[in-house]
Amino acid sequence: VPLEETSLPLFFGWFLLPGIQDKVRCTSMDFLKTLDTLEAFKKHLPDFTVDAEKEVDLEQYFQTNGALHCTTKFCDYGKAEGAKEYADKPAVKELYGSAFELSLSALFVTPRTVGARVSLSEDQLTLWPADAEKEAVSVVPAAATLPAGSRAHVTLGCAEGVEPQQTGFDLLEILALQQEGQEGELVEEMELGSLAYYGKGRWLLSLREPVSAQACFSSLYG
Ligand code: ACK
Repeated sequence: VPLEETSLPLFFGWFLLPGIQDKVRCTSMDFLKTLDTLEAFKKHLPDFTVDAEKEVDLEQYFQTNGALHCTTKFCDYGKAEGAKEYADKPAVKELYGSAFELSLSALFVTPRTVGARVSLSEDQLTLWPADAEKEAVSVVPAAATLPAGSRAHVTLGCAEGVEPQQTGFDLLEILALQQEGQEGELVEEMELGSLAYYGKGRWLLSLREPVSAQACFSSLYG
């Protein structure tokens, strides 16, 4: 009996290949190392943490966990709504195990998470669940009006006690502000790109050169 008929995975997604995982982790660490030394970051520290008296070491603040990936569909072993329908999609069956190049176009940091925005191509969007953004509206109301694929991200770290699915919500919040016409306060031109501040401890670094990340479309049973 094929495995897919016995059970569904925890989630489907693109799993970054080992070499590029190291590169992305290093880029993220470099960014965090620089960010917490910036005067602008120190100025907005009260927005970032309640304990604004203390300095924050962002590399310690976020815990990293597991293999870097971009979730397409969280299935929860079949318990999540639409899990079976997603697993049965022709594109999912056809492209399972195939290699892709993901474009990581920005890094973002909030008091809860650090992540990379993934800008999906048309081909990649065929694997994106139609309701991924709508499923986030209870947390980010404006998510319903954002284009498909807006939630696509790689979680790079979470603050203590924060669930990784928060990274997608944090990204959607920033994109919703952009859609409303808020550009963010341009803080600094860094080597990696331009850094903007969106209030409430939310930072976005738009990468000058998007990172092209080789990834395999697959699933995790966990
Ligand atoms: O960082 P992520 O995208 O956020 O990768 C993990 C992965 O599934 C395994 O936990 C994501 N995840 C967890 N719960 C959900 C959910 N309800 N909806 C969407 N993604 C989820 C989590």
